[in-house]
Amino acid sequence: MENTMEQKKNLKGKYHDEILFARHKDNPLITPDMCPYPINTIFNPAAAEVNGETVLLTRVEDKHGISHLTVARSKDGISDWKIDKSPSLEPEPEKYPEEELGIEDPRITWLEELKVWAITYTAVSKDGPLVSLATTKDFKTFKKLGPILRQHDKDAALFPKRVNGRWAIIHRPTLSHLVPAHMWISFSHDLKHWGDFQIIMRARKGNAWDGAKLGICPEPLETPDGWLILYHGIRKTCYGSIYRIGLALLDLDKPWQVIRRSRDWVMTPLAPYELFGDVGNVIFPCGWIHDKKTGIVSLYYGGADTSIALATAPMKEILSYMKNCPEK
Ligand code: BMA
Repeated sequence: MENTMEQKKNLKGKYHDEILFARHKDNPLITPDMCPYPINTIFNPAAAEVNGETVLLTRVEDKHGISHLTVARSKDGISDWKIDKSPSLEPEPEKYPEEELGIEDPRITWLEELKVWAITYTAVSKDGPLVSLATTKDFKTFKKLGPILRQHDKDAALFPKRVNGRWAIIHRPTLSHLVPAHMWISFSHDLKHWGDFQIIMRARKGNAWDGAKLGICPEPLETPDGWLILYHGIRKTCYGSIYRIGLALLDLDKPWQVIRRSRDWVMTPLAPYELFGDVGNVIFPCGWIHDKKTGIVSLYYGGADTSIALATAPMKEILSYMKNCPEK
């Protein structure tokens, strides 16, 4: 970390990948030393705007290696973070055995119909990761609803409203470590029982930046041009995996149909806090906030599985970028 902090001081100017998203000059905004209790790392935050405050639900890894979720709040979404004094949402293996090895990587979706924030997160069971669901109204108390998708599935985000009468979720099952892992969509009447599984976006082949695995980042955002989704793509190299991000637009009424998909990544690990940390070469966003007044999309992401950073882009520019993207 020391090395990273030293390099941060010298960090000026833009990186060559900043065509759409610009990194905040104060990155990383949240580092492990800011947590009021001892931890290893704080990263991969989901985000929500609650009563004018930015709320991040962060993944915190303890010094044993088990993750829980903790809330960080800020008035401007940049500075003066107030981090809960103890874990906000902990694994409870006695009640939820699938949480034995921790809970990770939350995504938050506001469900207007139910007037709750829904949190999909990864529960790490002895038999592999799966997707669990919790709800909250205030990010102070949480109600766990248990597993909704079985083992070897993660990176799940709910749509904010029903599509043709049913709830919809994007998720990423891993069927075998020998084949690429694609993004799927599934549907439910009650948020608990899911079906009609189908692949919506495939990992591209070979050395493509998203050739090995894909996974949705934050929840889909409704725009006039379609559902905007941000996803991470993984390329495997002899030096390890590189986690980059790209964008896609899905049809509003038939979200299993991809209208546009960025051919190239839109952000790649370049800053020291993305390159160095517990797991280097990782940009992993789980939350974004679209400020309808300014039109700015604020993207909160984990850097190198160690700290939390922010990048912003105007929604207008994102949508005009998407217009020039190919259909697949
Ligand atoms: C994924 C998840 C993320 C993590 C990433 C890089 O499988 O575990 O939480 O950021 O790997 O280590």
